[in-house]
Amino acid sequence: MFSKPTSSEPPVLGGEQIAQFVKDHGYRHIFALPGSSMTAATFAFQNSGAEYVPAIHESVTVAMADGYARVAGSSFAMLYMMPGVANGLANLYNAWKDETPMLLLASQQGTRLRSPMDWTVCEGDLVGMTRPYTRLSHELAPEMPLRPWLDHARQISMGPLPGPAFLALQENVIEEPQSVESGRISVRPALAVPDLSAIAEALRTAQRPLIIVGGQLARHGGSRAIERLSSEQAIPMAYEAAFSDRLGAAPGHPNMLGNIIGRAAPMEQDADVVLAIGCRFMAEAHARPLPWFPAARFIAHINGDPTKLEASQSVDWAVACDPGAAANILADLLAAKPVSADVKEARSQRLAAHRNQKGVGYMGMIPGTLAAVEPLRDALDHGWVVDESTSGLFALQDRLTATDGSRYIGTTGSSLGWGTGAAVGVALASGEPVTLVIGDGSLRFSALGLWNIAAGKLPITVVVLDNGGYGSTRMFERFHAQKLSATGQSQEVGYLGSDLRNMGPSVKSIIEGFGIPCMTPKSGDDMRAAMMTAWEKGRKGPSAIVLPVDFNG
Ligand SMILES: Cc1ncc(C[n+]2csc(CCOP(=O)(O)OP(=O)(O)O)c2C)c(N)n1
Ligand SMILES: [Mg+2]
Repeated sequence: MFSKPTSSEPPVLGGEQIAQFVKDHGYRHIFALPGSSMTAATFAFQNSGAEYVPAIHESVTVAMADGYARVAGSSFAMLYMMPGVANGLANLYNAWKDETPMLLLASQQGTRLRSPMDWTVCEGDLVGMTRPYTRLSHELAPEMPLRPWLDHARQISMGPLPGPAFLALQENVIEEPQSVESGRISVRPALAVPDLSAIAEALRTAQRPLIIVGGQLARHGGSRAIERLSSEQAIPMAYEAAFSDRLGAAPGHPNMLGNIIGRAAPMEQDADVVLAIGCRFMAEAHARPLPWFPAARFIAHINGDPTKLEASQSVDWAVACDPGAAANILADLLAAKPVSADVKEARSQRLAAHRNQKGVGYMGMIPGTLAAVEPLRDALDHGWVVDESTSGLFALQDRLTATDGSRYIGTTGSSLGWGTGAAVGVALASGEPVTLVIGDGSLRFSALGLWNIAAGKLPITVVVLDNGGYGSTRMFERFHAQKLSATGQSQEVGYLGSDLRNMGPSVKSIIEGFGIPCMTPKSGDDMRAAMMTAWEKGRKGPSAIVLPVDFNG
């Protein structure tokens, strides 16, 4: 690709070329945690025109760059060698799962000391470590064209199949002069949409259709079209199983049933036609007793990434194309030839009967959590919502009232320790207030990101759902105990490591330790009034509130 140096300009320090790259692409922020082997870059970043955002742990650096890119469309981050990359890896996984267009650099041992088995200090197989979680991962030595590789990695990260791109730069690439080169930067249009009339026809003639939406649909601008299609054809919608990175359709849309393993579960079991668009198919974390869609005569899956089609199950139609464009085409096809009046009426009645059901599917297991998130129902009207609330997210998806879901951000990777950093990135990229809804366990995982919330004086309201530790983990232990008792072996649950009540510092003291004021209303207090006060403070700077949640969900 890069056969010969193309420039007669005098060589320039690699670090300065990286800073120039940042400047040329107009990155407004650099997320980094420095170290010796990247000094020439850190030094040159002073002249990059971008604000340097430090962190006290690389997991936060990566989460910040991730949250930022999800809003701004790209981000730039730099880490120190093997330890920095290892510390950031779980959050790189989150960014990978959600196809975040971020560019991550790391320093690497210099060429002369690069060894086969990482003999020298902080040297490591950075490409091997990051390759599974990146669209591109490559190591650069001197003589390799630095600037063309930076531009190439950035382009790859941005699509048409977006996702993190990674470059490991040997120390002397950064610290010594490199030839100044340039390459072509390609235009990369979205993947074209094939004929979808078979899917439209199946949806038109279905008695009990169901549309499952994922975050990719929202990221590709298809939410409004699917909401319109749903209204016009009286088709229920559900969010993909468990975590969503974005809300594929608005939570307050009258036909939105919430999570497919929650209130939408009965619709899933008897749907005759299913469209899964911009989501995974399926990606549940655990094998489940019931088959998916047992009554379906037709299932279609549309995803922007061909490798994600039929990842764990087969469907009747699997289409790799831009899900946003596909949603618009499907809505138009059906508007031109809509469902018949009598079938639409039957669908509407079915939806109405279903809408008010309570305690269905997973929702029946978290009544205390549902009650606890009630004061948060209009959270999306107060700015962005970053969600790392684990069991809370099912409740939030159910209770949020917004008819525009576009400011919700979560992660389907579910590597905990992401939320605080992601909230910082979203606040910096959007310039708007952020509500971070986070479990007390996740808050502990990502406590080091509180440092950035405080240091940046950011308008972030941290809402901790405190159920005394890892509520979802305890639920799995209860299931396990039940399974054993059915076989005659029974033992009380121990909740080893998942009951954090009366252990270590409280959530409030952790938060206040970072200098963030924290409210702790008690059961019986007016939680809605407390929440409004927290938001009021949070518009001006860091604010936190701990909402008590029943220990049993
Ligand atoms: C990095 C990481 N370690 C462990 C887990 C396993 N895990 C899944 S949920 C959970 C508990 C999370 O606690 P909290 O945020 O308080 O949410 P809750 O389960 O109480 O709703 C854990 C430890 C994980 N997802 N990620
Ligand atoms: Mg918890």
